[in-house]
Amino acid sequence: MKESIRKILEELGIAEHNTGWSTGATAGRPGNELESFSPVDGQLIAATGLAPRDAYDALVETAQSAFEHWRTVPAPKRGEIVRQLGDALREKKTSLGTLVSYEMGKSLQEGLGEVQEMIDICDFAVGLSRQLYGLTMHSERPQHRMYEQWHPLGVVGIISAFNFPVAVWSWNAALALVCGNVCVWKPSEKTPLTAIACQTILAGVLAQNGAPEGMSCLLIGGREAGTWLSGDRRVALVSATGSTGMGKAVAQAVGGRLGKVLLELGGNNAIIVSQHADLDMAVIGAVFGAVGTAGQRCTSTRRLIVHESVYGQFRDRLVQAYGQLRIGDPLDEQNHVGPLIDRAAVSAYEAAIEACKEQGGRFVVVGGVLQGADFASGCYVQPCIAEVENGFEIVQHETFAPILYLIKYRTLEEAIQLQNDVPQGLSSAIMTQNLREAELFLSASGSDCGIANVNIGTSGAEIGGAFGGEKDTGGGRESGSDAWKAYMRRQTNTINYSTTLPLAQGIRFNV
Ligand code: UN1
Repeated sequence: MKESIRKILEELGIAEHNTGWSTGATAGRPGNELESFSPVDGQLIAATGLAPRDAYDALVETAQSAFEHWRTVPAPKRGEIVRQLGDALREKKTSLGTLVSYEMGKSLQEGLGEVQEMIDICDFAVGLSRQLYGLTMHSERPQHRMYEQWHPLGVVGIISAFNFPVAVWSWNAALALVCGNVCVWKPSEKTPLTAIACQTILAGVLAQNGAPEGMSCLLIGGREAGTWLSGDRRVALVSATGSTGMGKAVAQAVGGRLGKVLLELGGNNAIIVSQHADLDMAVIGAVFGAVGTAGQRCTSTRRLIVHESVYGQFRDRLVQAYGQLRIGDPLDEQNHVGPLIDRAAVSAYEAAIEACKEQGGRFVVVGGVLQGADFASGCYVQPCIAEVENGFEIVQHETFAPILYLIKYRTLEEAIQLQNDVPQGLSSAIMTQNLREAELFLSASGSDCGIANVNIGTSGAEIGGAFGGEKDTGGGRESGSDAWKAYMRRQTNTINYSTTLPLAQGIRFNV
């Protein structure tokens, strides 16, 4: 392992802590069943244990008893602990951001940006801890008061994906904690070390505050561990981020026991580039959206729907921009694009390119796996662009790689129809300086996605808004706005302070 990375693991306090589960300060038995290789250089970063079923059961029990305490702590006091978590993350931003970049492969700028999202959501959650508002209603009965209050749910299971290995956890954990819940986190088995780093940071904050064991637990495991959470009646909410296939399995299992789910699944995000677009801005938005995080964001731009009058010009500018892209070590800030997460992702990228060609796609920037000493991990690929029809089976599918599809349109109505005509509904954008076009795109007859932007690309949402999407994206909303409500149960309370017992709806009942 590189000396610089060893130093970072020491700074994060995880050079020795490679356990597969933890209830907070107490970590499980070390193991080595799960190895984490960096896609940057193919080096083994760490080997960690996988939590066995009995450890899982013990962990949920500890979480349940922590909940009994935590739900009684006033919400602003809970916010104070999340405030301290935000401060601890500020302190560790560089080391954690660097580890994210090294273990996951995104550029250092994006790794740091991801930790910034964590800090931002902590700040948001602190404010929220004093704003978990319920409504009051006017009762139809005299001398009655009616209002609603929001109570915590209990144990919240968090299943997160490799591509945002730390931020997505924090969106869930920061909100769940201020809402009075306790958490059990199953991170992606592709990024266990960043998860152990987060767990260590939060455990430190909790210990300093004398919080009970089990408020935030880590469960490192494979697919099976996800099914434990989904099938467990003790887990009130399962918040899952990942593929649509995974989300459907979680939804079925949790739905079967009538538990709650919050799903943030695949996207197939498009930017409409109108003839009224500022093309300079559109090029930057499209290229960052398509190649940022090597096309492995759920918000990555997969499709560009371009007006026929600017199509040729815009395609040429994209080809030129792709010619300038520097691909390589994401920790080197000269590079724009890092590796894919692993060789399986590289195979999926190659298979998608083949399928695209077979279905009639024409590549204007040709893809391929990069060879040579700088690319020894075998995970570096050339971002590519193909001219396609929206109806191609491969275009309808989310491939987690930097493959951008170009589609031509004539009328805005047609462009909107193309944009909506995919199974997924996460993020969307239009590049236009024409007010009528922008408003139509944002209207009820416009984009059907959870996120719709004007003159901004599809990725890089701020934490303040509700994040998530419709259709195969799963319908959940995380992060900002009133997404906190998913982590609480609503209780309607009616209080009679009169001396009689009038019934609602005017019903008379005398005994
Ligand atoms: C994800 O890819 O799962 O909007 C999350 C964005 C980031 C979050 C992406 N803020 O691109």
